[in-house]
Amino acid sequence: MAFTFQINNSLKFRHDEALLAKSEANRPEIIKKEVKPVRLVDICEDPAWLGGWAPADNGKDISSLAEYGCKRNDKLILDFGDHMVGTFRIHIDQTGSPMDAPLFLRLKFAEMPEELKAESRDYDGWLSRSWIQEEFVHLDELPADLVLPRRYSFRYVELTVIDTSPKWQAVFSDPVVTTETSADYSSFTPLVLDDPDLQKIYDVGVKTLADCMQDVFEDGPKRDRRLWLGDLRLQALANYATFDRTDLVKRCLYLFAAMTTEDGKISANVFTKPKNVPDDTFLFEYSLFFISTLYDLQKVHPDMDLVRELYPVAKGQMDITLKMIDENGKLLTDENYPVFVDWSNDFNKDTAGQAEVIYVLKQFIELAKLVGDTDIADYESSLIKISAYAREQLFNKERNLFVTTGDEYNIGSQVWMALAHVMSDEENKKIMESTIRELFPVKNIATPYMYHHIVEALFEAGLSEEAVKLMKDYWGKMISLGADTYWEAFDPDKPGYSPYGSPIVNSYCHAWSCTPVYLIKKYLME
Ligand code: RAM
Repeated sequence: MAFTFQINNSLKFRHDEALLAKSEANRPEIIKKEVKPVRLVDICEDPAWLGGWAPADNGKDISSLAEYGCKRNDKLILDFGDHMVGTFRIHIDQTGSPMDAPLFLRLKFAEMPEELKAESRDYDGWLSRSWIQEEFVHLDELPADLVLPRRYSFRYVELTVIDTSPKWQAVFSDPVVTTETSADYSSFTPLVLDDPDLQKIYDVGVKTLADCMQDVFEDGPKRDRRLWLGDLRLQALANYATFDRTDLVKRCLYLFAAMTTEDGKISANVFTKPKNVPDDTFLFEYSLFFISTLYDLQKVHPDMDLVRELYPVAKGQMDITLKMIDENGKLLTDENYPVFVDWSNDFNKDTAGQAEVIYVLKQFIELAKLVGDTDIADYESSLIKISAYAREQLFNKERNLFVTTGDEYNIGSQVWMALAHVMSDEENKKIMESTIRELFPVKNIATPYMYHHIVEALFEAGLSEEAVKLMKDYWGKMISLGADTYWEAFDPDKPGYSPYGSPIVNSYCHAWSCTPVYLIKKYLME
């Protein structure tokens, strides 16, 4: 079943106040900076850009902004020159005859130019239209400083005067964004790479990560603006390779650990504003990735107190997962607890899910050894059984590929089996070679999240050249389509794809896509 809204509001959750207090103690400081727009633009047709729309200088000088009187239907588009996350203010005055009617103004904030071309009234996707970054404001008296209370994620701000009166015009000056992030650039030295294409891919990744680092690792600052576990796992890895804010990773782990269901199941995401609330949404491997995130943190910044403290939560989740394994070692997937893997629903995810259990169970056993759990033997025998099922029942020796229910051979299965190291290194390499031969070019994968796993599986299998090529083709393509930060969803064969039925609510700065910063450092620099 596809991932869509889940409503489980009769579920009871724990709120462990001691762990929540620790999450609070690790809340990072938000660093703010004022930034001004660099130019005024029009949005023009350009097939080279996403959606066919690009910014172009409109001939007006931003330093003379206050000289442009705007009347009914006039529009100005401010270009801040790069992706911004923050609050916005602008001074507005009037010129001409006395102000005999209020100013009625629309402000639109856009990460990509195509968002400015879409009209919100035409939106008919399945996510809330309230995510569209648009405000309608009446001002009865001018001059005024318009200070908008919300935080926006954008590069472009479009000001449309819906009406003044025939007697006067509105004039704008001093637009400023106060940016917000918990990424501290002052203590970060970016990598310098010989390859200019990789350098650009790396730099855009750093910006993407930084703009998603708020008082939790947000998935995207435009939407959903909250902490998702699958995203957190990748953000934490990218963070260790860059800004290295361990406190932020700990804060996020404490939040998930503090608010499981009463029987120990970990939510796919949590809300932290105005108070800490776990979402009643569950994704099979997102729950498991709590264990991976703890394991990865322990590898980079060992902290046995933290491991001991969070191990019971990890164990509770692992036990819930192992109940979904049958006596032969096969994962019995449950459509109410979907295996995610990617937003695309065009492929079967059973075998990828089986591999994800193996991937995480191996990490869990290492944590169990660290804390001296006496039940280790049980987990080790589960691992043997689940891995044997994969090797003996799901692997087709003739094709040298893993199969899913329904006799399907897809990239997701091979990639997750490679990441889980179910086979030997030598076999892994051959499987990924068969994948390239038989299943490439990649088709019908809709997210940088899944592309990350494909690239990482190639690296893990020792196929670095192919990994770099795919990274350049995919992330490089987003850059050539106008990305300042990487996107939540991108299928190069269908650039207009949205999981939600309309790209206006897509997030164009989405942390799960920032991972080239981690991949480049781990596989090309170390
Ligand atoms: C989207 C979110 C998030 C992701 C989920 C599965 O709704 O943006 O990033 O983890 O999908």
